[in-house]
Amino acid sequence: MIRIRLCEESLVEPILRGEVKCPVHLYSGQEAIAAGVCAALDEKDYIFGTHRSHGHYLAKGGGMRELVAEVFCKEAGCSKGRGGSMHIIDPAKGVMGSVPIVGGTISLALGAALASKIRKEKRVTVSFFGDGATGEGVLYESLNFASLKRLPIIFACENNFYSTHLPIRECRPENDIFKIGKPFCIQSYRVNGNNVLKVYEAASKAVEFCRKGEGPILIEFTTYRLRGHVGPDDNIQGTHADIRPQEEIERWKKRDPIKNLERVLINNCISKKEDLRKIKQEVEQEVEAAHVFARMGSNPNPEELAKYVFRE
Ligand SMILES: Cc1ncc(C[n+]2csc(CCOP(=O)(O)OP(=O)(O)O)c2C)c(N)n1
Ligand SMILES: [Mg+2]
Repeated sequence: MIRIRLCEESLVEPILRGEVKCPVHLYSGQEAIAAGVCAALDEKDYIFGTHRSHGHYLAKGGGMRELVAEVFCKEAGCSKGRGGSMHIIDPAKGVMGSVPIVGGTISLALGAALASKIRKEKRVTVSFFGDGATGEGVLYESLNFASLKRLPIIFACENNFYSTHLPIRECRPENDIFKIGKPFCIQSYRVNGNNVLKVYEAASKAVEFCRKGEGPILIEFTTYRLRGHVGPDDNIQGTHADIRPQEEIERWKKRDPIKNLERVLINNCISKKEDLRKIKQEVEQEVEAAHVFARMGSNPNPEELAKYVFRE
């Protein structure tokens, strides 16, 4: 969680200075979901992400240097500088791709889960998506098919209560997202997505269930983003106004998943403050090294921009 948080926050200044040319959707505040779910997975398992997937990529084992280089659109980035923040991938680590089309990877995750089942690979696939994707028809088609074929897939909805600037209560008559699994006979739960221990517990059970061939599962993780929808703060970016009430933002800051876990570790004498400070220092060095790596990298050669585009 600290690797994700510090890496995300290190991008704030470069974004504000105009050095980052692609849109960046920061994950700060939601780290417990990526960290807790991916800790329950093996390397061979697959994940599929969204426009806000730096956290998923890092938690599943993607390299930080390659991530930061990709955000700066450098050839050394994980998508060779052609993708930017919203198209990140590391197939060797099971990070099968992220796409900014809302709901765009749900059917891809479904296909991966179907392939794993046909090949009897015992691989579990996690499809991460936001509450906004519950407005996309493909989600319901995928829930139906996954249930019908008992696919080893976890539908992981990160409900941060907003789709861009639209509060969920203004776009859904039913706000208990986990209930969408019921008509498809899918076991579905709601979990506190800011409590990494609860996330890990729920994800571990879901993974075991899917590995036994009893999937799919749907989990709604409730959470909140601590930054703007795109960029560090939509007001500073000047494109949109962050219409979320200040009081609501302050309330969720008190539920910061990292501070939550720190409290648990210290109160139960599992870690000392000094241990936690050391972890942060080590991660700060990793983040700094990732920025040096990215800065030193070259941009893709303009003549080779279409080099990796699929052509029949
Ligand atoms: C199909 C589609 N419709 C609209 C958009 C514009 N858009 C980009 S992000 C976003 C909000 C997504 O909200 P949510 O799924 O809750 O994810 P969050 O940003 O909250 O993490 C929208 C509507 C898009 N990218 N794709
Ligand atoms: Mg959302």
